[in-house]
Amino acid sequence: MAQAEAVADLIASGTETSARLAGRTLNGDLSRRISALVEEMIRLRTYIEAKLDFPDEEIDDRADGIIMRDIDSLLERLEAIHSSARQGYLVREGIRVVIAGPPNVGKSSLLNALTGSEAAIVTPIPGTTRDLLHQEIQIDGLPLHITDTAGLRHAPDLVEREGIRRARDQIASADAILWIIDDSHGNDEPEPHLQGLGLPMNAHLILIRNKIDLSGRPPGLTRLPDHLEIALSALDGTGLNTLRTALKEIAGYRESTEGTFLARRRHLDALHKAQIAIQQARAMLKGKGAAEFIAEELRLAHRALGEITGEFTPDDLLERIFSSFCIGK
Ligand SMILES: Nc1nc2c(ncn2[C@@H]2O[C@H](COP(=O)(O)OP(=O)(O)OP(=O)(O)O)[C@@H](O)[C@H]2O)c(=O)[nH]1
Ligand SMILES: [Mg+2]
Repeated sequence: MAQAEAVADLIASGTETSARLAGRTLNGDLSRRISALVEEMIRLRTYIEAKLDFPDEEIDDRADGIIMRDIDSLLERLEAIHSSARQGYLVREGIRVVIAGPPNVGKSSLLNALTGSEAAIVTPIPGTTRDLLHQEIQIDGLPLHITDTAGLRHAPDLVEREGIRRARDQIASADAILWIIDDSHGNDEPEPHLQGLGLPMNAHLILIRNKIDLSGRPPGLTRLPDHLEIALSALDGTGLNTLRTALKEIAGYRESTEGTFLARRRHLDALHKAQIAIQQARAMLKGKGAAEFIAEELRLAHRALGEITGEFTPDDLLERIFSSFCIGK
């Protein structure tokens, strides 16, 4: 199943990195690692279930300690696969970055600087941007979906008000928000603007002090307790590389894709389900819980992993996956 998905991913891959990772998944890297794990799990399940079904037989009495060791080893390997899969998921999906802030601070200029294009209209008139503008770039293989938005202010104009409403919608679903302020307006404190913005829970915030060519502040990054601050100039490009590096960092992106494979949301979900079940089994073993329950958790974990390789994939899911192929279904 995972290999079939890799064919679709290879066709759809937008970057060299994602094509390479899709190729690796196609070769069966993910499936092999999952199968090896499943083998180990089957051994453990066979043992526990045999004891359950034939309590009177002399089955070599493995101490709980050894079962615990086996469970720990399963968890450890699962964690390693999960971490590779998360990297692969990043390469496949990228992150959503929204550029927001008050009018005229240089949001559109920053979009243009990052994309190296004149995609957005830039003028000295506050309220220039009204529609959302979406652009795709990649930084060392990490795809970024960037959106430039209308400057947030109390606008009398109907069109601009709608633009501001859309900007707020975008902010609500972003992975990272670049909140821009004009550093040449010395007394422009960012906090009043940020309050009441309703930043999404998991989103990362980077406060950008723009126009340092005017303010004279040196470029660079400051780490604050709940966000990063970067001083740069969208006009001459000073400090842009610091921003690029920071974006990779908050995404949790590692440049080395050694051992990584292109993963989908459903792979991550299945790996997570398996992890939870095995952790439950471990907790029960530790609390001297009934073997039936331990066996049941291991069965659930086995099933979750089977969903990745296709062994236990429900029909409707199979249909959905294959309907995404654009050729020769
Ligand atoms: N000196 C200097 N000027 C800048 C810089 N960035 C933007 N500007 C200027 O600031 C003005 C506003 O830039 P925009 O990029 O349109 O600002 P915006 O935040 O998109 O504005 P709205 O769309 O109206 O909200 C333009 O005249 C830009 O040339 C910078 O780093 N340095
Ligand atoms: Mg603009």
